[in-house]
Amino acid sequence: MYNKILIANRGEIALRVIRACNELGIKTVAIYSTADELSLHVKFADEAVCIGPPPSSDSYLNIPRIIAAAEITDADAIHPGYGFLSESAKFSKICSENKITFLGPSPTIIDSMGNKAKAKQTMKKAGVPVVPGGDGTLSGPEEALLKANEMGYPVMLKASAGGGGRGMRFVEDESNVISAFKSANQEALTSFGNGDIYIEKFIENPRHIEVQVLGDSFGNIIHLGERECSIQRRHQKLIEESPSPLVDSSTRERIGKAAIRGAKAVKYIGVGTIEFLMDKNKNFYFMEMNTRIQVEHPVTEMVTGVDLIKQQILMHAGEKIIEPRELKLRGHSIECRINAEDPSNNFLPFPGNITSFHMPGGKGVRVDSHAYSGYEIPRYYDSMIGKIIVHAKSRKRAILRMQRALQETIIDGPKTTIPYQLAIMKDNKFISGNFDTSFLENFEYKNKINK
Ligand code: MV4
Repeated sequence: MYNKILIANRGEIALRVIRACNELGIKTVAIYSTADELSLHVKFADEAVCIGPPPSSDSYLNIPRIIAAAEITDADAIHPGYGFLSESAKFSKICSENKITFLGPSPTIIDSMGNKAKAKQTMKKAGVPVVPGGDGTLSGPEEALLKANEMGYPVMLKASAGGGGRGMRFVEDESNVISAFKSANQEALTSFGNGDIYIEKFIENPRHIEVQVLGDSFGNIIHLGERECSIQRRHQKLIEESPSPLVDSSTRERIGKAAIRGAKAVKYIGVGTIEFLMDKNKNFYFMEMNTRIQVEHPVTEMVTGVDLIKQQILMHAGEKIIEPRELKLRGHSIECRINAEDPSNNFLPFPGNITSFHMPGGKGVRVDSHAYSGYEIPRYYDSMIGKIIVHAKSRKRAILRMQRALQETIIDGPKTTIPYQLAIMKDNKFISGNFDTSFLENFEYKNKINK
């Protein structure tokens, strides 16, 4: 087992990892930029190393500085959290070259899933349903037109190095293929330094369903059910839940088996997520695999009772996996992301001082946050200041519990997404469970609830 883990991240996820380490009896090292001196992850770690000025490139993304911090504190493993270097094959490689365990997949696995066109081919070969379309990347606009005409419209053009919707184009008909290819290619080049584009059939009004997987170093893979993440705004998730209101037990068994086949195909170790698009008829198609712990992992923890960060650490340390028959999905869990943003002003980020901070509590309520009264939200990083997670017997009860929890929450100083989240929790379409990824496009927010 590891003696000391360095957490190469900040904010709530750094705190989350420290908590898991504390419960495993593993010492912790925080790293921080000068903007985060007063952050809770620095306070709660056994040791803390300032690694540079606020810009991420000089701190949380700076590999030499992070490795140096691990060397001087004698850490034997690094947990990358999410974002930052969590899906950097280069960082994974440099860690192992320095005899430090990277608590994530090998560079090979990260690379094979980072290239989305290649990942799709790998999954298809493993027997995982993928979105119908071309096989591999397109040679140019002419091939895009040829393939699109062959498979019929509408189609999607996607950047192979992409994710988060960048370098992605919806193409309605023949007249737009060439120009869409060129602009997607250009955007992919600028954003990722790689212009590769692949094509697939457009899935109408899909839902975003992802399956949590866990693998040990003996080739065993289990799944821990699905999460529904269809409530997104500009490819940023706002609300996640488990189980999905759409997924029944037979669909869960099918999608779970598909996820396991996919993870087995790459000999996956640790925690991973296989993302699918699901249509109205519960057909599902592999979209991409995330090779890291995700923001929304707590909803899975609430319904399974499994601590995913502890399991991630244990799997990398060579422990054997939980027996699937010991797993039971219990009740329903919902997570609301709390961002310091103004929902009435186009979600404009709202850094600054939190003058008063009161978090909800009581039965079935969990808060993962690094913020506190007097905390200054830095302007350099993303605007998520925490997550409120609830668990209850049923979806209906979980929604009522989330309404209650959001109403108890007080954050003075910055504008936050809390009133917006509360409005969603009271929306009939959301409550019905009958929604898809277009939900927020049609959602009318009137800031009338929060005084
Ligand atoms: C799609 C799609 C429909 N058909 N692919 C958006 C982000 C990227 N990772 C994949 N995305 C989509 N791919 C096909 N073939 C619709 C989306 C999509 C979406 C997916 C998941 C969650 C929210 C979304 C919002 C808009 C579009």
